[in-house]
Amino acid sequence: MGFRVGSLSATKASALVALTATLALAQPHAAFSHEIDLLVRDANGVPTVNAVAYAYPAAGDVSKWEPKPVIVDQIDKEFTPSVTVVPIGTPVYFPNNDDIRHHVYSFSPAKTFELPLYSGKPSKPVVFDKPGAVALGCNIHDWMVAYIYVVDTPYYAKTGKDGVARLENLQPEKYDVFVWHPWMRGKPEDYRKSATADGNTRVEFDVKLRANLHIRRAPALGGGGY
Ligand SMILES: [Cu+2]
Repeated sequence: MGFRVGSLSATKASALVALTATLALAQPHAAFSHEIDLLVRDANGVPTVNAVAYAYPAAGDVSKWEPKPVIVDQIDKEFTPSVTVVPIGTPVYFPNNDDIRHHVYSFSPAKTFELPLYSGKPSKPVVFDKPGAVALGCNIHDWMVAYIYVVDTPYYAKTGKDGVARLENLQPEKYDVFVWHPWMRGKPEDYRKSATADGNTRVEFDVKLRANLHIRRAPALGGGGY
């Protein structure tokens, strides 16, 4: 979201600012927000989509956050989105939008859970209460894989197709920035960088990725294209 707003043209952005001011809906933090922009690339220099970036103030504690519910959909037998980053305490709903049932599970230490065969929207969300990577699967459809990366900071973002992400609502101070990706070699600590959110900060990360061992979808009945 933040990245999208940041990539608006100047004209659109100023129109948006005018509109926001007119409606007196200005967000209290917006005027004081500082950012760190990131570019994440792989060893071949290709922009890396779905990389998670997160930051901690180099001096002092992170500020508190209010976890907001998040949705990881199941549409056409795929998880959407395939990578989600949330702060600790976030409730995540796993609605099933297909007309068949799914069975969502995780064996990851950061959150082990199971939503046995179901359709529709489960009434209760799963609350992610420990930091770390959580790999999601479906018992029925082996190719269904997604990740939730849980962070203990309110400063996080995810790269788009251009490999760009923006950490927002920062103070004008120094941060330690980390990145994570499902296929990344090594730990986020291996890719740590320092950056000061002074208004024009851009940090570049070159990450080493493993080959993606993607499980092929089962052939669709009735001669579908998969
Ligand atoms: Cu499934």
